[in-house]
Amino acid sequence: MVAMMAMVALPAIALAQSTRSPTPGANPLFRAKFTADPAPLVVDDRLYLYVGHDEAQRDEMFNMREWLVYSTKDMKQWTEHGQIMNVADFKWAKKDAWASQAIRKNGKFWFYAAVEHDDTHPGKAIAVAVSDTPTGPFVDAKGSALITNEMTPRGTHSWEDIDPTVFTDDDGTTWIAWGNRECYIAKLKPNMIEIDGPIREITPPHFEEGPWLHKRGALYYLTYASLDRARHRDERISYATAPSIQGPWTYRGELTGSGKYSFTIHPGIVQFKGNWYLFLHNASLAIGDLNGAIGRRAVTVEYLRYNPDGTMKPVVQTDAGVSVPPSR
Ligand code: FUB
Repeated sequence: MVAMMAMVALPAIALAQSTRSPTPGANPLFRAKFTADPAPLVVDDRLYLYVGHDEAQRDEMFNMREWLVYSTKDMKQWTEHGQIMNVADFKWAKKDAWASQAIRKNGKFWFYAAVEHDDTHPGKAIAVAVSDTPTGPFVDAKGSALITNEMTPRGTHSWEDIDPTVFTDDDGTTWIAWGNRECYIAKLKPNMIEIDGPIREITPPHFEEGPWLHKRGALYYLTYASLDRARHRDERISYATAPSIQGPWTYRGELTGSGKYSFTIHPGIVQFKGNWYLFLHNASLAIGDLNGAIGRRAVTVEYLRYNPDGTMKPVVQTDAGVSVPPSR
């Protein structure tokens, strides 16, 4: 994400969208609150979706203080479970409930999130929290940051250590990847609250932020918000694949265009009840007199399909979302 972005005024079409009666499964998914950075997690027969709550007023860029979780059994009807944590629950953090991901391991739910560290470790940092249930309450699992800005000295900016994605490989090892402009990966110790061994840089082409790790068959995927500054003004989604979590990663190009009216975009990928889904966000929602902006985004979802060689088919972002059956 760039440091400062001009607020974008939206055309009347965006205002009209918020007054439409919602069709279950249509985009944006949640219309009572601005939500961003969707991170899905399947637990038994339910899909949980962790999001940041965008509360920017007027021309504020971001105002994100809490993370929320929603869940569904059918991708159409969603239950709002409310706040799972406030950034103030991390005593060492001072603001910014930015992108997150939750994962289940050893009977517990582990929640990794980007926050702004206090002045003892200036810059963005990655926090880890734990809960017995996917809906919380989550508590700080470590009492300090898992990753601080000093741990990745190559980076030149203070918001380099954001947007954690966590993935458990077939051998039981859990990996964490994260970053802004540079993308890093490291192993987590079995206790889930410490890095195990070196941090490696794996920055793929045009990497901006928001990495998401997943595996399908024998192939590993690193999907991310990309920005080819020479060609585009807003982020898109691109991805790379590898035969192992340790690489080598092969760039596969763009998966989506930009989110409607949005500078940022953020992938979250999951398989649920036979279909694959790509969660995203755009800035097409208006609530009252507040319309979408860089800090007032809205979560969306699309079907994700693969080619026989394992590459992902380009995803077109729609208003219909998953209110309609997937095309085969
Ligand atoms: O939502 C705050 C930040 O904007 C996230 O951490 C980035 O991925 C971008 O979406």
